[in-house]
Amino acid sequence: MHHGLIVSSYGRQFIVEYQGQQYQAVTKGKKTEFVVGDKVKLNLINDKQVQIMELIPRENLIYRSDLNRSKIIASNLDQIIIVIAVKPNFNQNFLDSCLICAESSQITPLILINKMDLIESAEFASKIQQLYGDELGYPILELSAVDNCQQLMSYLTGKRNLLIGQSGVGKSTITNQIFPEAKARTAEITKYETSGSHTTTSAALYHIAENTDLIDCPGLQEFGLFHLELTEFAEYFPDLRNYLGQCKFNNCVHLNEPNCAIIAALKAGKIQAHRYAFYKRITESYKLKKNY
Ligand SMILES: Nc1nc2c(ncn2[C@@H]2O[C@H](COP(=O)(O)OP(=O)(O)OP(=O)(O)O)[C@@H](O)[C@H]2O)c(=O)[nH]1
Ligand SMILES: [Mg+2]
Ligand SMILES: [Zn+2]
Repeated sequence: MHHGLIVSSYGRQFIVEYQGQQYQAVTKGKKTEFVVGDKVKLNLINDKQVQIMELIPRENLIYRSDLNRSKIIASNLDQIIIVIAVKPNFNQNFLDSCLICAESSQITPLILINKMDLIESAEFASKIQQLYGDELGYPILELSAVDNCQQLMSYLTGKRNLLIGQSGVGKSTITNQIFPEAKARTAEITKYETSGSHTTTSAALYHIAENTDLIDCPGLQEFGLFHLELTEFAEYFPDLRNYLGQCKFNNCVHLNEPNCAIIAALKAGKIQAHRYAFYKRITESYKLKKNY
């Protein structure tokens, strides 16, 4: 059987690449949960269509979830590039959640601060550098996609990269700079402030160089983590996980248990208050919704 790669998905429609050609895919039976990055076994129907017969097991898969449903985003990734910008409406909770997502999937994250040409960006970027670079050790890159993305190229090479971020941060603008043939649709910033809708409506994978792919996907406003286990949350915080195993109770969730090593570290100033606040917020909302 032939092997193909899912390079685009919109709703339940997929485009499969096979031997350098793109085909509309029809799926076999009811199982239509495929995502960009999936490798599949297929049958050729004609020169426009293929039938997907089977999913080849994924090396990794990232998804987000609220309590009731989850949505798969992309698979078989080497790097998640979390694009942030001072405008429109930066949401720190979103950044923290994306980092947890990357950690839980064991995919290296890169924080990309875009729109450095805006005057407000200098102060914003230095704060992000301090909180996430100096304190947590995450790699951070600053650029202005409207000027150029040259610096980014060396981070992409040899990897399958996903651009993820809130709507309007510039993911499609970056994609077009790196790979002009993408011709990804971008929109004026005013649109986000007034309607809050997304410009990019389907995820797409581009081969930007040999063994190097870039995936542009629709913006997200929320990044739910309900698919993770409560007891695992702290493992996905590089700043909390060093203290694991040192609490009095081995099922400690580090909220108000006595002799908690994480709370002790927080009080001693070894854990940043904003990070613990985020930990506490997701843990409490998880407990509430799952009726722990
Ligand atoms: N000033 C400035 N504006 C930028 C920069 N990068 C992108 N923009 C603008 O930001 C707006 C949104 O850019 P898009 O690339 O459409 O954003 P997106 O992240 O793809 O948005 P969604 O597809 O909705 O998720 C556009 O008007 C871009 O021109 C930048 O580096 N500086
Ligand atoms: Mg876009
Ligand atoms: Zn504890």
